[in-house]
Amino acid sequence: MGYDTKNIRNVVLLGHSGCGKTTFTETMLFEAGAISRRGTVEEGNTISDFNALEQERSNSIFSTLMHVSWKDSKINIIDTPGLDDFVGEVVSSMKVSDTSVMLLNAKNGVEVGTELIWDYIEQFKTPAMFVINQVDHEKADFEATLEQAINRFGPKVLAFQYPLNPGTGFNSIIDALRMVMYVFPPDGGKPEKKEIPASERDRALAMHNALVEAAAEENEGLMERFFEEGTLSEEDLADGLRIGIGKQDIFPVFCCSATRNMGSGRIMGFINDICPSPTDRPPKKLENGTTLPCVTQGPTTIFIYKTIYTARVGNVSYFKVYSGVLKSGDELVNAANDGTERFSSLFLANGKNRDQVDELRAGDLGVTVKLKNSHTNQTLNTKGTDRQIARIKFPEPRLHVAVEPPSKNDMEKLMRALHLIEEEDPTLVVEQSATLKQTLLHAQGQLHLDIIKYRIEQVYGVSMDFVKPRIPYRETITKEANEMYRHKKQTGGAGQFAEVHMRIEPYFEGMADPTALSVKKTEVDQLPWGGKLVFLWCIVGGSIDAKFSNAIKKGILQKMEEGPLTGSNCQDIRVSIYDGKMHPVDSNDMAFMLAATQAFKAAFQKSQPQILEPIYELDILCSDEAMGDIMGDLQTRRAIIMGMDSEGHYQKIIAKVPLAELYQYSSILRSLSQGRAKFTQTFLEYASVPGDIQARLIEAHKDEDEEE
Ligand SMILES: Nc1nc2c(ncn2[C@@H]2O[C@H](COP(=O)(O)OP(=O)(O)O)[C@@H](O)[C@H]2O)c(=O)[nH]1
Ligand SMILES: [Mg+2]
Repeated sequence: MGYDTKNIRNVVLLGHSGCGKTTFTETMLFEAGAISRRGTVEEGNTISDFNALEQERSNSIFSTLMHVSWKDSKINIIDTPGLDDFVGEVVSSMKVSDTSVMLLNAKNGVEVGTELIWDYIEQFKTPAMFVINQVDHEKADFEATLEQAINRFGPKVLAFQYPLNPGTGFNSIIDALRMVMYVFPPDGGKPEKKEIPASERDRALAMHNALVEAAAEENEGLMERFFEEGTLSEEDLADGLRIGIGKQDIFPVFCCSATRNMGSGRIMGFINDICPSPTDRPPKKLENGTTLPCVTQGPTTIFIYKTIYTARVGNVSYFKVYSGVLKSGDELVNAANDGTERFSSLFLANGKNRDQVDELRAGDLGVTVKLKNSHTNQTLNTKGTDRQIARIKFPEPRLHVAVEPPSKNDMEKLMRALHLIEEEDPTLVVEQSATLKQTLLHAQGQLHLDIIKYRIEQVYGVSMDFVKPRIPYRETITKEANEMYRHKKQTGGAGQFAEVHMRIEPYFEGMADPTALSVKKTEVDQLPWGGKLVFLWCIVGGSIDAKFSNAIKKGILQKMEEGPLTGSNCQDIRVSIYDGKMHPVDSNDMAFMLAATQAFKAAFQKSQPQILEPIYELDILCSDEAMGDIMGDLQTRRAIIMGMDSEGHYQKIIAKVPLAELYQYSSILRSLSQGRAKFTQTFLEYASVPGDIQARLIEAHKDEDEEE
């Protein structure tokens, strides 16, 4: 029998890297009896950081699913990485959790990672609580950390506990909810319950009253009873807190020492007593706008929130049962591709350890292996049901690089590996750019790229080098020019002859017909890379047969694809063919194509050609302190500042910046702001490059041509 929905608690551990999430998880597993010995991140033997790379780095990279039994509940715990590069793991874990547990480091207070993740808590509207960890540290400052949290996240942040003696001598917690003091034995574990000492009674009582008031405010009935009796019964208090937490009206604060195993049991108790079960949460949104309540009756719906490929077992899929009951052997249909998948075995996970189970009920998290064609962000249903759980919106990539295999022969293998990684990691986008003739990776940051490289080396046995992506420059012209070209070849047998006269002009919408030419035919080509070629056939008196017009246009288009200045795409040009010559025997399509290409190239050079570059809008959110450095740096990037504003706790800068100046900007911004900044970039327009840069680009292209 699976666990009942109302007894399931799905919690995700969040927080800045190093605050102690993985250690805290290990402690919970130990306290709940799931493991008999506690590992440490330093020794690389925790249940959560089981991946070799995590052990090597002593830091989490992937989200890890674990579970414990505590009192009536099965608590599913997802430990997440704290580094911003792996925010995809955080977002997907938050999607399937019902309570977010944000850890704060008592020696550092609110950190950058805390702030970035808080934005997601607000966005997802998940009930949340704080745990101030490391109160045993000699530099721990519980009060300052609490104050920062209240300042930053608002008065809904409410202390439920405080450490009596923070620092190296830490062993007691005052609990204002239960109005009791927990005193821990030297090596932690189960505390002794004691009366709150007289010196702490006033503070504890004031905190307790604040909790009672906050709970009473959640509901009219509670409020009435509170006014009548001046307090709330234990049951009423619990009800009020439950409602308040569920509605994001109350964010409780607890404290603990994960390394000394002091405080985790009480936190699990609170999760069991007060935190929402999946049934307490609002019905889940479906893609079609309707909602799905979490109930065991009716058809089964599951959602895959994470997939990872391992050499040993192939695809390992992590999922949440959103409705119904999933039994081993069940067949479900993938709503994205209509494929049927058989769930031959179901598991509960504790890191890499998996325990087989017969069924999983609505609300539970589980694992299966060997699904054939199902990936992250897909929903599977009992046959005949067509539900699609609202997909996870992963953050947009922020770092863009091109990749090459060390040897050209490995290209195919590399592409296959990248596509497999892309399937399991939706925060990576792989793009084959025809214009740039490069394979681009759009990722979250340098560390993200390094991990991808490591994984494709380990798992797929192929490597890659990162190179700078080319900039998709464009070429155009700024004034009219006329040119002719005669192509003539006499080699032995059949000769080749064609002569083409053309006028080229910068094209703009609504321009008048060319002066002194009579237009017989107009063709407008929308170029695949944007912009237009307008082709006018103005031949009078049959100097060139109209049957050659296609070949002539083709010759021009060929040169427009690889422009005369830098080999970039050309755009927005009008070409009028107004004269020429042909030969009754030697003229053919090929000859006219070649003549047109050459005439176009020569005319282009005479018409004050201009290189255009892509300009992006950069929206930066940063802390006050980082503002000056970021603005100073933007000035070195040919940026035009469009606006500045404050947005919540951030400063907002909007700027127009050439793409060529944005290489690795995410890493640069991170170091300029110590991580207290984020940005998005969106394509805005093409604009002329300055003269000196144009000269440099043309020169560089010449060198490249000579090398080839
Ligand atoms: N003193 C002290 N150190 C801790 C505590 N919890 C974690 N640490 C240490 O903090 C470091 C980071 O811990 P880890 O669990 O990897 O943090 P995570 O990045 O949030 O998962 C490790 O060196 C831990 O030993 C604690 O409660 N007290
Ligand atoms: Mg960790």
